Amino acid sequence: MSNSDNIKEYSGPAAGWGALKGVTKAWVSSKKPIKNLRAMLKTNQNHGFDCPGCAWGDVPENHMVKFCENGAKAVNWESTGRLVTPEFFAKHSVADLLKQSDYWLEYQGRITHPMRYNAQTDHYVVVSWDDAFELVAKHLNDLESPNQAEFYTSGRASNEAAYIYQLFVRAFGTNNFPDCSNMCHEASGQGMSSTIGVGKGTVVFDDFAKADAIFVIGQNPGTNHPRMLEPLREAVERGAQVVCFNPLKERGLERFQHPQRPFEMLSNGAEPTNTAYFRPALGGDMAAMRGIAKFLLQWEREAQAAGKAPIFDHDFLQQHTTGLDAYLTEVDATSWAHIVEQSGLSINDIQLAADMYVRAERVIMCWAMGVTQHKHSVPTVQEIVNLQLLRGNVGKPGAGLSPVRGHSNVQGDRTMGIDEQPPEWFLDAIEQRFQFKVPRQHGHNAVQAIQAMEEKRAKVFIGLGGNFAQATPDSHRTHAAMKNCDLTVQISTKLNRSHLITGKDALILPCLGRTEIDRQAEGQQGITVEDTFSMVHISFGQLKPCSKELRSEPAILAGMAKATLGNHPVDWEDLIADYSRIRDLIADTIPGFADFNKNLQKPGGFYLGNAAATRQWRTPTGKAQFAAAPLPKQLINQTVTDKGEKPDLILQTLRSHDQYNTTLYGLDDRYRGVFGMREVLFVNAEEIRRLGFQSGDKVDMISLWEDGVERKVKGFELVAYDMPTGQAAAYYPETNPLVPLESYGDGTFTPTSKFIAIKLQKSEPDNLIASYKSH
Ligand SMILES: Nc1nc2c(c(=O)[nH]1)N[C@H]1C(S)=C(S)[C@@H](COP(=O)(O)OP(=O)(O)OC[C@H]3O[C@@H](n4cnc5c(=O)[nH]c(N)nc54)[C@H](O)[C@@H]3O)O[C@H]1N2
Ligand SMILES: Nc1nc2c(c(=O)[nH]1)N[C@H]1C(S)=C(S)[C@@H](COP(=O)(O)OP(=O)(O)OC[C@H]3O[C@@H](n4cnc5c(=O)[nH]c(N)nc54)[C@H](O)[C@@H]3O)O[C@H]1N2
Ligand SMILES: [Mo]
Repeated sequence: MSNSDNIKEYSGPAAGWGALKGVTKAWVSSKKPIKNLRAMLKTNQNHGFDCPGCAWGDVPENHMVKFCENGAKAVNWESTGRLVTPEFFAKHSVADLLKQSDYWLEYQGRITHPMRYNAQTDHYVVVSWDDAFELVAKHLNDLESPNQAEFYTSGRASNEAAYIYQLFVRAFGTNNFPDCSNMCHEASGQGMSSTIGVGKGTVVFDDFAKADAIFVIGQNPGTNHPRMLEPLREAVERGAQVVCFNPLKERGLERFQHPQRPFEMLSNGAEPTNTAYFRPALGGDMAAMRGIAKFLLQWEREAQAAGKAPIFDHDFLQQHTTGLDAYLTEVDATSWAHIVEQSGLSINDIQLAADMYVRAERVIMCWAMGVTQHKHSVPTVQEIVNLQLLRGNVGKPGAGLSPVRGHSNVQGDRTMGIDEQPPEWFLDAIEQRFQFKVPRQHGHNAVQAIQAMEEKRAKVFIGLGGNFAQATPDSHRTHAAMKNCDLTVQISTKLNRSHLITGKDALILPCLGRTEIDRQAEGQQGITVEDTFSMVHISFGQLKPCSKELRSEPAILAGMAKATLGNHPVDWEDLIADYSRIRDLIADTIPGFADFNKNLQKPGGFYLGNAAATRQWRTPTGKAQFAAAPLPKQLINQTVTDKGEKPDLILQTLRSHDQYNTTLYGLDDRYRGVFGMREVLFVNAEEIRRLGFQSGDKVDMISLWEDGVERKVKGFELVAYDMPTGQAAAYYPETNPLVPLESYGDGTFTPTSKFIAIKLQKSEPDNLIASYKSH
């Protein structure tokens, strides 16, 4: 490791004392420790509020206080005492604010008033809610076509907000619904719908207690889904196998500890023995899974020849699947050389993983962004499915597929119809229920929305939460595209860069956070969310709103809808008076939600069900379908420019421990031993030498792409890190300027944030300013 003071090896266990210390630090600096504690204690409890941290689910009957460092930080961050008031905006021009870092911007606190941008003075000034809605309505109604507006959603929005939003936007006339899911688990949805007929995970929380093996592929739960560590560790304790595929040795996956077991924390945890950690090449998981399948096929043939018990689940294959022969032909046709080269794993490693897989009767496969943010992510997800089908590991207790979602309601937002490619049955149901025509033409995803704004085909951008300017790729281009708009609107809790990348007109519409009490005409309201296991539950805010001016997300959307659509069959105000009316509409139009309001009374909420989990396959053939895709020919085919340049390294962009997506809680990444800075580039020590650098050197990164545009970020410190050669890792969003807009997953349009070909240059001294501060 580098000798810099900012880089220290982390010696504690993941999610142990270090985690509690992290929470305490954030707590004390929040200004409102007691108030926050009250909110914390109710997190994820019945009649409490749903943790805005991540989409991981909980056991419904469990009355234990459930929290983790992630949740504590999210709650604390939202219920800060710091406020961004009209005076703040009077003091700072937009140009001034643009010079500040992302960290500084969000740290300023909660936005208190609706604000409108004044281009003459370059300041935001207070606007009334009515005037704001009128402005939105005017811009929308002035468009030549509804398809000239983009309606973004970030996955923290509740079901009620999402439903109202899609209803308004479809009544207005477009399916332009770019959403954070486009940059996230899009490939999981597509890979699973095309094979098992359902785009959601097939397991529920209880399955983890029954699994004999749990594979964790391209996911870093210690930081991003800390509550998942508990079932993983329980699995290890009862002798189940946890198998990790991750090029980085992630602390939280190496040792399993949990803050609610203080005695074990004191002893610092024994290294579990029954875990296995495989470190593939970036994008190498499809090859790794194919290798496991190849061993299974070999052993199946040997078993048949020797008259031994079969490896495949023949009853399941016979009764429930199609396409097996074509798939096995493809497995045979895939050479070991190709598998080894692309997976970055030895045949021995793959055999070991295959052996662990076969010895387990019930296997759960979990994955996240390490799988979904590649060019070939759909076939990679399909290969995970193929493998599970071979052994009948879908639709039985303790086994299944678990794409672990990110944002706390990203899955629910899709269920509610935030979908640029809505299924026909959904549109039919909306038309039938509301008696107005809805657009049938598919709309824009996130990449297409940026392209449309860039080419001035889109003129209005509305963001329901999130930070579109920073979460998306090719930052400089994306920012320029957003600036082309006539109007940009951000419905937000906290200040971020998206508020500063304005159209000619711009609005910031401040909303209640999930922690806050939401009172409407007919009383206090709860909102609902769906977790990664398809459990739907209700959440009530606990704290007094930070400003009297705030409105709820559903109320803001209803205000826009009413102003824009005028006299309309939907009575928007009536829906907002009592959200159970919105839920009645959801019940009328979306399968699984019959008796929605009644079902919410059940402790912990209710399960939406999953056809594939009961072995009903909603595919054209009525069976689970093997997908017989060849491995990509060459993983780095897109990495050689037209000038014939070869990359120095392939870069993945990931999350530090102190961030929630573009929200930076702090500048540390404790488990990876980085403190007080974010402009670091992790590379294998040998590789640093090979490239002619030393750890601690500052470098600029340039990405290689076929369009010849220079994409560069400057002044990153090289940190020697235990990882395979040929790779590099750095944090997002600072590195987003490197991701070319056109570099996205086949079929998914998900930016290839885990696979960017880069070259390194020694930084010139004047380049040492962090790039994200300067744009
Ligand atoms: N604290 C915190 N919690 C969060 C978030 C957050 O930012 N902060 N974000 C939320 C959201 S929206 C999401 S989507 C999830 C994200 O959760 P993760 O997917 O865990 O997030 P990343 O940091 O992107 O981590 C990806 C992991 O995949 C590994 N990886 C990268 N490329 C490859 C590859 O090609 N193959 C394999 N096998 N591994 C690879 C990386 O080394 C890293 O450990 O977390 C959610 N929860
Ligand atoms: N290079 C690279 N890029 C990535 C990724 C990556 O791994 N690498 N990951 C991608 C992924 S997985 C995702 S999900 C996206 C995330 O993209 P987004 O969801 O757009 O981004 P966030 O950073 O989660 O949004 C943070 C902002 O949300 C607002 N906010 C917070 N809470 C609320 C609320 O309750 N209501 C409202 N209305 N606003 C709220 C605050 O103003 C805050 O500034 O980024 C993607 N971009
Ligand atoms: Mo995500």
